[in-house]
Amino acid sequence: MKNALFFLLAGLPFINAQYGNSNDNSMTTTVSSTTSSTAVSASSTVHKIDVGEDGFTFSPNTLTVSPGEKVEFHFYPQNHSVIQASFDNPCHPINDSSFSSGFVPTTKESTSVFTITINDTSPLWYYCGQIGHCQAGMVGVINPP
Ligand SMILES: [Cu+2]
Repeated sequence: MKNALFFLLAGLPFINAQYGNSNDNSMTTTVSSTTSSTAVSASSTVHKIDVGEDGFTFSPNTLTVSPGEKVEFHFYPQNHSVIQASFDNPCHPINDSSFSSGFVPTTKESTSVFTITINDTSPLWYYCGQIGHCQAGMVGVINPP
């Protein structure tokens, strides 16, 4: 009986060591997946465009953005919008699927932020839909040709 107990106790550290090794392996897996998710967030850079902060302007009004990255439009007084256009017809929606923020009336920098994700490197032209603003030059482009 004594011998059997000794055998049992002597075996326990070995069992623990086995579990310890198995934990080490899962730690390694966790570390490598953390590394790859860091790589993903590095490629999801966020660009910021100020809308109407300095008059009838998008700032910056030209931006080069890689596929997968995001662009945030931040709105300033008084009432602007962002709508996708075409180069040939810069003050009109390009089609029914144009992105559009809608009007964002505000008396200070708005908490409403319009975010788009860029899928490719083709040029995206956009303008402000407020009456007269596009005609006053309130236009911009992402990934100019
Ligand atoms: Cu405007």
